[in-house]
Amino acid sequence: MRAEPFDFPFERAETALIVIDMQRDFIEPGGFGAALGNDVSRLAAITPTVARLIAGFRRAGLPVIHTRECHRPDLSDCPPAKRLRGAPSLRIGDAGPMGRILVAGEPGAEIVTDCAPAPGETVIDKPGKGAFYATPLSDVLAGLGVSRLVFAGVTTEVCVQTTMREANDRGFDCLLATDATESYFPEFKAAAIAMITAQGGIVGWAAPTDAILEALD
Ligand code: C5J
Repeated sequence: MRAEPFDFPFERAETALIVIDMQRDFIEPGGFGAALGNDVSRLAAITPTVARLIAGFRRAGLPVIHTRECHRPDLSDCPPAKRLRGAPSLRIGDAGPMGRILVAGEPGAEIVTDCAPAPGETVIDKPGKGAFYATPLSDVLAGLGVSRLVFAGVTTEVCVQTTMREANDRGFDCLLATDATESYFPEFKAAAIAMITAQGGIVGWAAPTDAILEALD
């Protein structure tokens, strides 16, 4: 299929979708993203596009994997360096309007309704920015027998790009859905896409959702 920087070697039977961190804590007011001083409305705007991409994978009968950045309630998997950095209005573990910030089981850690996992879909809770670190994702993908990963979700230059880099190092061909990912900073999103596709696709490929859905049909 057509992609940047050149055609992506799409193989239906070998492909899974990974949807990164479409959680209320990043996308809705009162969560972690907002506590860091960000305008979360940019992220909310991609929700219908991510939902469309998820629906396309479901229609094609291909695996959809969701991730959530969140920590155990006792924060034993949250390094103090992560919790104490900067001066957010609410830190990880603090009580906010959607429950404790970035804590598993709290309303803010849940995936937004429009992108909610369907029964049977894998949900990976991850303590880091990359979805391979301290999670069973490698084993899940090995079990599925896939070699190509399509990526969507938030934020482009943090958890999405980190996970794409981890996947690339593990031998996966990675394709980013450019309109199904977003950053609080438009210039960071553009830079992340450029970094991924530069140098002959040094991290992977990029294409809009419509092109990916067309390849699935
Ligand atoms: C951030 C993420 N931005 N899901 N997390 O802290 O990208």
